[in-house]
Amino acid sequence: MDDVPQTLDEFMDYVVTKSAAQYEFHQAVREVTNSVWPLLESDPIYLRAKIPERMVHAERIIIFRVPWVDDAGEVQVNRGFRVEMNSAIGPYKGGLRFHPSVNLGILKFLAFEQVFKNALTSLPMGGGKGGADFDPKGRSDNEVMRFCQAFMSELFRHIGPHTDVPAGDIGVGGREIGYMFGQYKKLANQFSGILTGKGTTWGGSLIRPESTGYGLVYFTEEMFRAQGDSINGKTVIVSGSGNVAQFAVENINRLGGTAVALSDSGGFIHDPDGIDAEKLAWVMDLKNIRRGRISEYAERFGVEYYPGQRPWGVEGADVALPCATQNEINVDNAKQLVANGIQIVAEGANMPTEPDAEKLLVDSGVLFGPGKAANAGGVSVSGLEMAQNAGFTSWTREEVDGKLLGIMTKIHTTCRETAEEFEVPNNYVVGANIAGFRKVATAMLDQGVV
Ligand code: NDP
Ligand code: 2IT
Repeated sequence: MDDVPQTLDEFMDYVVTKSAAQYEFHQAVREVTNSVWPLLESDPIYLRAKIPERMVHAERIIIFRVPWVDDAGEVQVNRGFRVEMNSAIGPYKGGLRFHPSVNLGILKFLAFEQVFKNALTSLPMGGGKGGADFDPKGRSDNEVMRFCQAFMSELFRHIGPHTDVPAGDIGVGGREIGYMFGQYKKLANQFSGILTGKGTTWGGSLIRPESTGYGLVYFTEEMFRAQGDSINGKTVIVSGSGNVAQFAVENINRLGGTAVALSDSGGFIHDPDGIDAEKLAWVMDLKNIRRGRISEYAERFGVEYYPGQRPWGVEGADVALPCATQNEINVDNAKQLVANGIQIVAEGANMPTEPDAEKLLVDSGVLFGPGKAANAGGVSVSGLEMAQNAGFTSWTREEVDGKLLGIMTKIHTTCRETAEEFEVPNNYVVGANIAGFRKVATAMLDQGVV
């Protein structure tokens, strides 16, 4: 037992030594470990079985070369990855990210988060994540297709409906999933549910595109309801303008709130009158078809655009929903949010809030919905897509939306009850981390040392 870390600091020293320079991974592990340490101290079974050490090492990581030829005839070389983190409760499940910033540390943080998120959904899914340092911006459809085919030419031998089922994330939407599915089918000579987020004419689930944004807003509504309030009539800041942000705005509108900001990596727009259905349809065309910049919204609708800035200083808002990327709310942003009277921050993105910003928000009494709970709607409907594929059936929009609402409500209840059990009421971070950890750890203990 001498080598079992006895303190949180000893454990984090071990993690940092074994994964040097993977800063986002350290950040994600530290957050979970901080929350679960009281559980580990109260029951020695976890440390004795080295569950924390086993959880921070992926079961398998695949890293591969992705060579392809661009429209100019030039050879391009990217790096492809798949982190198969934990399969204790089901096949590896999690998205693929195509973004120039992608590296092993970022994908390990995302895969680690995914393990606990997927456990919270109550569906049988393990955790994984993958992607490439490919930048789709400015690339033609043909270039994206050739890249996706090259990427799948290696990945296809590692995935399968009972092994590992990838989906979308930043830079991977319906177009990319289609090209990758086509290449898988050609190479494997098999039509099966090896990806989720598929088109609805070839095995995709209705509501999967909407599910992360819709689920985030359902979760936010549950947070309000627990306080005897509602999102109806509230003003909401949303960051990002991709898949999650777009359908968050759609659901805010459905539930009677007003979204007043959107952003991309260039800056943010502030529309005090609200991004109504008509303006949102314009944004969807801009981002999903024309692939333009959010600054064009300001020109089109005559509102302010703030280049190079994030939207957290917008005054008069009740809710902030970060839906772009990791570490997009720093401690100064958090101070601004508190000073401006924000009531709820719920994470649509994965780990968008820096640790000291998260602490400041929680300590200031802002209700904080962590990503692994608040954005679990996407992977939940991915799980429902797998269920439909396995049953050779498809459900209606209403059925899937109803199941999504049910899952988000249940995750919310689980977080609150677990937080109360550990005597930190209203602390959704501790609630989500302990509930997710306990489920995965129990499965690992049941299955022995593997
Ligand atoms: P998209 O690619 O559709 O959109 C990403 C958005 O975030 C774009 O507006 C993009 O702006 C912006 N963005 C990306 N990187 C940066 C950056 N480094 N700095 C500033 N802005 C940035 O991705 P999604 O909407 O699918 O994903 C958004 C977040 O939600 C991610 O954290 C993802 O992991 C998380 N998530 C996604 C789920 C899904 O089902 N898709 C499920 C759960 C979580 P630009 O176009 O200028 O790059
Ligand atoms: O971060 C996430 O949960 C996702 N990108 C969705 C994963 C999935 O398998 O649907």
